Amino acid sequence: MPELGDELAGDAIRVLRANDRGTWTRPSPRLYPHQWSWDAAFVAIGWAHFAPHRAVAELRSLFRGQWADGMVPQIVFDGSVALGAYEPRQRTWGTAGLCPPSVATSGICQPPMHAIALARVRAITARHHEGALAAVDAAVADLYPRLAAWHRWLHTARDPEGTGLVTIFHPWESGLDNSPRWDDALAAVAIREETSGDRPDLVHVADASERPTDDDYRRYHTLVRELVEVGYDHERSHRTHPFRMADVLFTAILAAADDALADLAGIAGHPEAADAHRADAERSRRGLDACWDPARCACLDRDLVADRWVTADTIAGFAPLVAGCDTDRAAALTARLAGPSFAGAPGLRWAVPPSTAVDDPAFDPRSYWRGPTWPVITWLLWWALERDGHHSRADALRTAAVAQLRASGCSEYAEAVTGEPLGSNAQSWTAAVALDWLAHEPREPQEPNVSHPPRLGVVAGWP
Ligand code: 9WN
Repeated sequence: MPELGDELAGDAIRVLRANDRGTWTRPSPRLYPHQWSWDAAFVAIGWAHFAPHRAVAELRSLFRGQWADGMVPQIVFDGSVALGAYEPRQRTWGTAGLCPPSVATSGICQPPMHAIALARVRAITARHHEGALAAVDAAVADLYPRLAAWHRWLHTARDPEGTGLVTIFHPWESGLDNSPRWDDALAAVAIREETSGDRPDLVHVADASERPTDDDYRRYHTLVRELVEVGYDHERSHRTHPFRMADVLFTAILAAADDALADLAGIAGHPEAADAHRADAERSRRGLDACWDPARCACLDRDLVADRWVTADTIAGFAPLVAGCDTDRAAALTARLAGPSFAGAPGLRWAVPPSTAVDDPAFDPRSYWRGPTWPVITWLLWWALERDGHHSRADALRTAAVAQLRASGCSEYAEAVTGEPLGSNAQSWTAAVALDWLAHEPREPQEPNVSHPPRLGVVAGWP
């Protein structure tokens, strides 16, 4: 348990409570008033530290929006929020008839953090709230088939050729919306004239230059329109959609989540399914191997429309660390992560990795996903390093990240160099990872003890 007297823990709990909508949590009070998919996963980890029942409610609530084909949508809308408070609003998505009755959702997805989160919720509960374990295990049994259907959909609908790589159809699906990774592919998308110019997001941020541009937004809306017009027929989209990207970070998260799902299968009473989940994870790792660029020491996305590699140097290049990789690759990547292009860049206020390498031409320390640091991304890398036994690297990241949070609170992201808090100042997923970090007892520094394939230990043990 984090020390409840700790000021940061107190702030983080207040943020989660203030954004709590009963069974789900707004990412932030004004900017993001609905339930978001991968936010819900991180948020569940935060709730687990002081309210395990609430943690599983978060995931159950999200899965109310799961489509019959297995997709878990990026947004489950809150019908009580004023229309126009967030754009694109419900109707724009044209999903009635595809999403479950009486639930409104968007029509795209986000990275599948959910099995990782559920496994961690269970581990936290087993360690700190034994009395709640039976209820959490019941939720695992209930959620497992839904998680399995979600992963199956990703492995088929989004990887029809079995390459091991997930194709995304919209930058929002990556979760790293405005990353320079998408610049060239997005620029090639012809803006449709009829797309809306409404930007309620700009009402809630003081400086518009921190957010995507109007042209970015018009292209985001154009891509939604294209998906609506084909009725979310993914077979057609794989042939004709103007934005098709094999996303390495999404794929890596799926690999790690498949390993977590293998662990959860046993708890859910389906131990026979574990091997298939591990085989899925292995296929994703092989897919990532095919995207490895040794000269850049990075994993590269593949633009499937232009048929070329994406060479922007961003945090996504560390995908193999998240998925689990062999010892040599992990050593090279951990050194690079701590090096002068990322967390070790000279002059950074806190040694946490910027979203884009400081020496990439597109690096911008204030602009959305183009340079600032995101605590949840630091958490993801920290979690993977801990999982694979890179404890001293992991501790260095955690120490720097907690120092940053103590100074700047639970902001959505932070200016890469100065550490100035940016975006929403009460972001739920930042509060969640703050609680998880505070609860973590650092170990004695030791050498990495695990190589490929990684042992997760996410259910019985601890990270
Ligand atoms: C679009 C909610 C979400 C996060 C994303 C982040 C941002 C939405 C937006 O906010 O995206 O999904 O409107 O900018 O990029 O990662 O899930 O916090």
